[in-house]
Amino acid sequence: MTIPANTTRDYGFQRIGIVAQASNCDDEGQKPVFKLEDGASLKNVIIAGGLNGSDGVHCEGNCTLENVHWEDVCEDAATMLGGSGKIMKVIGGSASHASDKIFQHNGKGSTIQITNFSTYGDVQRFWASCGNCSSNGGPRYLVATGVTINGKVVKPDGSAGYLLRLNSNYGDKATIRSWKIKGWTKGN
Ligand code: ADA
Ligand code: CA
Ligand code: CA
Repeated sequence: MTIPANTTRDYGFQRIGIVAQASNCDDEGQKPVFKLEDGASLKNVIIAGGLNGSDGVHCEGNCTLENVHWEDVCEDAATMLGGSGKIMKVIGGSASHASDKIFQHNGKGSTIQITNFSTYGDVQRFWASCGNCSSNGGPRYLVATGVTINGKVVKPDGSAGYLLRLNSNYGDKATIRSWKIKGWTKGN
């Protein structure tokens, strides 16, 4: 579903998914459930878990995700594709279980700004800056305030995961404030 530029869609906490795009959530190149054009907002929705959650939400420019909940993250929860100066704002919301990443940052020179977000269940990574995207290089910015990590930070094999992946060689910067990390695993 495409949310056109500069429009807001409020789903009233309905649960939304799409027909499976792959046989395995690890598959790259799956379609998103929601594509947000520049300036679009998505509010009050539950993204279906597993294959019906596919590649979650794609943000093509500025966008706002308010009270978006992922019940079981498939490939990843939300991807920022917007470029220089664009901001993806995430206000409230949660993600449960992410065997790979929650926030995937591909656009270059843009920011993901997160306020009051929670994770539940095992997650491997909270935010990952792309190292091999066609829009290669950076910098990419994360500003995340008020994040609570309730489950373990682990890879699917049970070994330690890691919450933030920055490419310091591209000048990435992550600013985190007021985080509560409850499920720290040895090795993090
Ligand atoms: C992996 C992959 C990237 C990009 C990303 C994504 O990190 O290496 O090229 O596809 O996933 O957007 O899911
Ligand atoms: Ca991926
Ligand atoms: Ca992806």
